[in-house]
Amino acid sequence: MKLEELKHPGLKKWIEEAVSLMSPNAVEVCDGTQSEYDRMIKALLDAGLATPLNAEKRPNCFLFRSDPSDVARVENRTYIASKSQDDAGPTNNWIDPAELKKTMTGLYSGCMKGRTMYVIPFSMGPVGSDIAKIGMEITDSPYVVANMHIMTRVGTKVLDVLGSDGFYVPCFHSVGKPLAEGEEDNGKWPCAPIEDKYISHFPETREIWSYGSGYGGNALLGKKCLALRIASVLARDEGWLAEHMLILKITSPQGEVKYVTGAFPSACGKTNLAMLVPTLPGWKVETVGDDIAWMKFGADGRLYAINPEAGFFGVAPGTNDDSNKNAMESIKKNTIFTNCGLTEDGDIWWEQIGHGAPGKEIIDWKGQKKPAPQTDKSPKGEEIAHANARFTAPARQCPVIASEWEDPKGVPISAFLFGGRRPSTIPLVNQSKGWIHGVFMGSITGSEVTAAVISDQVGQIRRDPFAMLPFCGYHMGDYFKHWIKLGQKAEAEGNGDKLPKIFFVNWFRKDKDGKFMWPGYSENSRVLAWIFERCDNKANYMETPIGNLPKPGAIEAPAGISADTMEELCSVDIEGWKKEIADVRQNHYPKFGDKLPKELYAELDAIEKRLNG
Ligand code: GTP
Ligand code: SPV
Ligand code: MN
Repeated sequence: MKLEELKHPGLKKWIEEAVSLMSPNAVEVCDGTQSEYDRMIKALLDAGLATPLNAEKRPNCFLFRSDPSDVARVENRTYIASKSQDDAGPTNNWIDPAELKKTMTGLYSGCMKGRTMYVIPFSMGPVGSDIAKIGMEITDSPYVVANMHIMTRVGTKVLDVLGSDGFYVPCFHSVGKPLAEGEEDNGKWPCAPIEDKYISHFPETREIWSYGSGYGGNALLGKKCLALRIASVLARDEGWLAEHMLILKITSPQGEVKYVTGAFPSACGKTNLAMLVPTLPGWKVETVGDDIAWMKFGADGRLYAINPEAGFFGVAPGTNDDSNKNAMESIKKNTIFTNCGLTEDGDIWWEQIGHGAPGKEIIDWKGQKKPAPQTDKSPKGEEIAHANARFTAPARQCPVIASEWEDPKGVPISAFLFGGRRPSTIPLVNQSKGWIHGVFMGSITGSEVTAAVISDQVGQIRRDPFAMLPFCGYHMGDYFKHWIKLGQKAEAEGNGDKLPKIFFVNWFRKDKDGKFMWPGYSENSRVLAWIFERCDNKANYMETPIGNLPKPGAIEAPAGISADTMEELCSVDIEGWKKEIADVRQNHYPKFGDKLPKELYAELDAIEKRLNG
């Protein structure tokens, strides 16, 4: 579509200004059609950036290898540029918005020379639904256009809803690699050096400016930038929730249905839990979303969630027919793979894919030939796929996508789960004593840092409250307050009993030898069943100083797990918890200064007292 055809004068003006700043060779407004997608892929093939996969094994699938410096989110280059630094809070990087815009305007100047500018009209949430938000991403990356086609709803239908004066979140994106006369990408993933990368958010003006990275959440701006960082600010202002949560539908053997959301930090199991195949007979799990939930209270006082996305941008390594059969089915066709290995027969491969690689050689994510692994593990230090290699697949291809996944009303939520990778202390499952205690649990969530972020802390435990540490667009002390207020409001309106129940889970406890004590994956269905029944005040539990834990026997041990191990997983490590509480008091809560709600300090005091009592 041509610029002249646009019916929204404000949008047209914004694009014209971007064109004069960024100097692209051409401008295209995306229509969202299959032929447009095919054209993007063709451009990427011509530029030597895409490799077509074996069309019989994986029809319409393509592999990309990014630059080794551009493989995950860059948290230390991600900014919340609110007017006041205090609004960004202690956990976000901050630069004065005027100064940041000046710096970035300098970088954007002429940044699209030799490239086409694409304007992507996209909707987060079903097009035209009340809860959906429209974004406009200007980008010079056909890889981003193709990914956005899968991850969001793109095209003319969005412009129709926008009309001539509708609101949209303006998003700038450039890979930051203009091409000189006659220069081509020639197989080299375009991006800027790390010190020139900026992933910037301007919460007051609801703007996103991203420069220098072409990868994932840095570049697909509907996802973390809009649907979490900007949306969390909108949610605070408008009384709803924008969360880093999967949404799943559970059906019991009796045919009863409940919906549950879960916040786990990046690469800590949301996609896996969202598509779980239960080992418990008679139970069924279906997927509504795997990464982000937007939730609003309905007229009936219940909290309803929608998945604002249309696809999965999932972690590839570790995905196999045993761990996540439904993800394996979802990526059989029409899928983009990034930073996976390439086998001799033109298919993808990654660590723990469930089988060795055929033939003699394999090409790793850096494009180097390596001996083909005989098993599904590569020799130590010989990473074939990058640990944050990802697939981009349409949600509709998931065999267990819930029929209501695009219902604009959303689904009513019965429980929230919080969790992370905690090798010690945190039990398998723990139900909060009430809303504020649940908010307390969310606020102290911690996890080992994963490869989903470029960081020298990978493997170390850090606090990641509500799994939102890298995604909250404002002061986290105010964020905790927002959660407390929503609960108090529901209670004041007589709807306290309709609030979701809150649980803390941990699939990642390790024994003395560093082995996982809990088998995880499909066996997590045992924990989901206990949670399901607890929502109706059923299932055996015991009150403990830290919350309500399953009574011995309430969760049946999976095959191969001893009663002793079960007991260790489901009991309170008093000494460990005393250390946990001391760490929260000394190192975590003080960060938030006087914005840390007093209700949370009261919870901390109460737990400490119970642990000592
Ligand atoms: P993002 O997309 O980064 O937000 O991640 P995610 O939370 O969706 O994580 P995902 O489900 O993709 O899992 C990441 C890694 O954790 C994969 O390598 C999985 O194999 C592994 N994993 C998921 N669930 C479990 C589990 O129950 N137990 C164990 N041990 N590992 C798991
Ligand atoms: C995450 O890091 O939580 C992701 C991947 O879901 S990205 O979209 O790159 O943020
Ligand atoms: Mn995520």
